[in-house]
Amino acid sequence: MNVLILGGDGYLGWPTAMHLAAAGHRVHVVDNYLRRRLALETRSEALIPTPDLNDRAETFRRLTGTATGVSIFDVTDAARLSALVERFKPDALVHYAEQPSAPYSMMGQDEARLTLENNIRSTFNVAWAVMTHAPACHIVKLGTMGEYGTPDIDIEEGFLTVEHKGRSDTFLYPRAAGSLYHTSKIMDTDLLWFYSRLYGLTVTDLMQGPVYGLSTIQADLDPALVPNFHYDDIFGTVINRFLVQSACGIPLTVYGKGGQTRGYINIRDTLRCIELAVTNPPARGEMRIFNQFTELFSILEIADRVRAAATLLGLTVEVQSVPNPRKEKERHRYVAHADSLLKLGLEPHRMTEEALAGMLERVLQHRHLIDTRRIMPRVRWS
Ligand code: USQ
Repeated sequence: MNVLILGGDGYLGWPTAMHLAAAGHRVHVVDNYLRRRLALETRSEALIPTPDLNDRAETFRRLTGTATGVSIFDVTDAARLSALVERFKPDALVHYAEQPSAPYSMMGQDEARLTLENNIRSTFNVAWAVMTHAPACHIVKLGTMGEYGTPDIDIEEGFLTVEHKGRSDTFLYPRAAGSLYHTSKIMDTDLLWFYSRLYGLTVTDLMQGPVYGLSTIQADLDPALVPNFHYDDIFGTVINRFLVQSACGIPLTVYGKGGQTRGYINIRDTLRCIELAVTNPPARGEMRIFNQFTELFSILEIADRVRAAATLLGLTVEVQSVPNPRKEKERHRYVAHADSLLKLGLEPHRMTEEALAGMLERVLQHRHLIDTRRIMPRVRWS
């Protein structure tokens, strides 16, 4: 298949490109290095320096003989995106080209506007480029479990059937985001749902939880192919952060009570999920939503696991509650369903102590690059 990947320089974008190229698809990636620029501006650069996209594609081609097309431009530029879609004729388009950080989106008005404009415009341009130049193309969009918030009823996969005054109908599952970033993802879902209902776009919207991991089959071929690994308070996600904190003897920063529960997924499973979605498209004109995570943990449980992994490597780790910079429930019910991808063949990797210890070993190799000033939260929600 011809697969176009937008946001191909990202934590998931580049590993996805290699994974799909290795599986025999013709892959082209697009990125404008927005995340790299924002990370630089907020002093949040990745722990392990990564070469630019052209260099990564060149290394991958040299090692595997597989070519990956690269274009550097901003997909909020509708004309350029449309021209590429017309030329490349994708069978599937994987859309990761978004500002991905919740804390960044809550820094202030400029950051909030950038997040909204970038995320909504990129999705809008994807819809129009596909409708105009490749109407049979399947859009695979990265959404987030955070779109649902933490409701007191079970979280279903995207839709909910509601009974009301003796009648019933099915709607998008109610959304209640906890950051402007997450709100932009809700708006994306609504946009795609609109264009699917009225113009027959074919869409898979993947509600993914926080991803962890540094190792994929292709990334392990060469240090230059490693995924971006952020550990700061803005672009780093909680597991990466806890591993880095363990490596430099900082007590793990549990925000508030630590009962916040989320659905986590190993990066290898993310790649498999994307492949399963791409190779098993929905019917033409259908929009489906899958929940994409494999295990549920509270923050305190994550801290315990990271501590146990660190102990395997002879490190002593403390856990400390710090005032929560976010507005979120710190103890709540969280029953979320994620059966669709398992039915398509996903075989989950578990968050074992060994898996976390493997990541921690990689972090320890780069301990000299850790900047401890980036650990404590700099962005508050209020
Ligand atoms: N947290 C801590 N301590 C920390 C960092 C985070 O307790 O040092 C807590 C947060 O308060 C939150 C949870 O960990 O309750 C998850 O935070 P996170 O920073 O790991 O993830 P989040 O901001 O939710 O966003 C990340 C990705 C985003 C993706 C999302 C999936 O950055 O792109 O959409 O995970 S989800 O969380 O399911 O919405």
